[in-house]
Amino acid sequence: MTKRALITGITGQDGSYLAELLLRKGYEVHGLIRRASTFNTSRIDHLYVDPHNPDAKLFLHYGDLGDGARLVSLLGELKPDEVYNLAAQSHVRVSFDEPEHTGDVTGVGSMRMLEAVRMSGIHTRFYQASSSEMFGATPPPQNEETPFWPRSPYGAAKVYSYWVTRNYREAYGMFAVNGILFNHESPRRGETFVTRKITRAVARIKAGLEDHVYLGNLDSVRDWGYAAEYVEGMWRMLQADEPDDFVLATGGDFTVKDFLSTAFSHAGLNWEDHVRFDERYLRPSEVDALVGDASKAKEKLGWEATVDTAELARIMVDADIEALEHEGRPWIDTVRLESWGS
Ligand code: NDP
Ligand code: GDR
Repeated sequence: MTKRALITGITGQDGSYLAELLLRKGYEVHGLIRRASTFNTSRIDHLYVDPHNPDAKLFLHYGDLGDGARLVSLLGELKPDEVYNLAAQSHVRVSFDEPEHTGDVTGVGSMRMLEAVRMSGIHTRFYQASSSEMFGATPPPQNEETPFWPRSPYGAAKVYSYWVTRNYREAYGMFAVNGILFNHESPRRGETFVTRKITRAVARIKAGLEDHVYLGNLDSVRDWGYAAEYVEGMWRMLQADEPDDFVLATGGDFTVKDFLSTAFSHAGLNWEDHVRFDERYLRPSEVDALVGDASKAKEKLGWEATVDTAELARIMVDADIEALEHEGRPWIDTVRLESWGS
């Protein structure tokens, strides 16, 4: 029997890699997309086949995590075997500008999804995209037992989502799990997150199109992994015998400065010549250091990151340079998944 999955956030970085992974595994994949005045499907266009084609395996449906009635009707109609709730207002800095919206989508939106599953009476496995931002000010290393101390409206909204997911597991016996993922990046990363902002700038500076990039705090420590391998971990969580929560991380501890140094030097440039400070990119409260301990995922899921932050930085710089040279998108051909045998 062909398995059917629903992905919210399918147009985002992780959603696009997860859709690829599930299609490769033979799933029928359904994605929730938002109506926009411009096309917002560039990360998944290469996967799309006209639904009139009998070989079509990817189907898109309009909806929004703010619209609970729509979620109930969609879940009831599709009856998916697995639901991956990846949709969110996912930018930490922006969550200080739009705290109420972030709470509504990133927090209450998850509860709307869970409630839609419950109300439609279907048996589905549910993945919640939880975040290392929930640990916030609690010092590293962080694992599944580490207390939460969120430092932003985004982090607080993710804590709410984490707990409602656990509550639906305990209250209704639902197979509902939290993947607590540390930062993961790729050539498909949104251009306003710091890694992609840096690697795009490296490519443009190298090409002589720009001379500098404005950044905020360069001292924060992050555990940056490669998104293409993190989606495999999400899938493994839903294949487990029992529902449980897992950290996915590399265990690395780069500062933003370290990432700058690796990315610029890979292109033969010195970052200190090209980076300027702009206080607009500071956050009212910062998360100083996130470094994950993913030993539980390694032991119980057999999942382990294989791409470290330095290699990731080089992958992203190469992809951005190539994209500029070919005036095309880097989405499709930069994914290296040999390590997962798929
Ligand atoms: P992106 O920002 O790339 O993608 C977010 C997705 O959510 C997009 O498809 C976006 O649609 C969709 N979305 C936003 N608001 C709504 C809404 N109101 N209704 C429906 N869909 C909506 O995020 P990532 O792919 O990087 O992350 C995926 C998930 O994992 C997010 O929940 C994020 O918070 C979480 N996470 C990410 C980590 C990371 O390092 N990447 C680490 C830990 C957790 P559109 O394209 O239309 O904007
Ligand atoms: P983060 O990622 O907040 O960790 O959230 P981001 O790349 O935005 O910031 C990482 C660190 O870099 C510092 N920084 C800057 N950040 C941005 N965006 N722009 C800048 O110009 C800049 N200069 C310095 C930040 O202050 C921060 O310390 C990401 C998101 O994907 C979340 O959805 C996810 O949950 C977490 O990772 C884990």
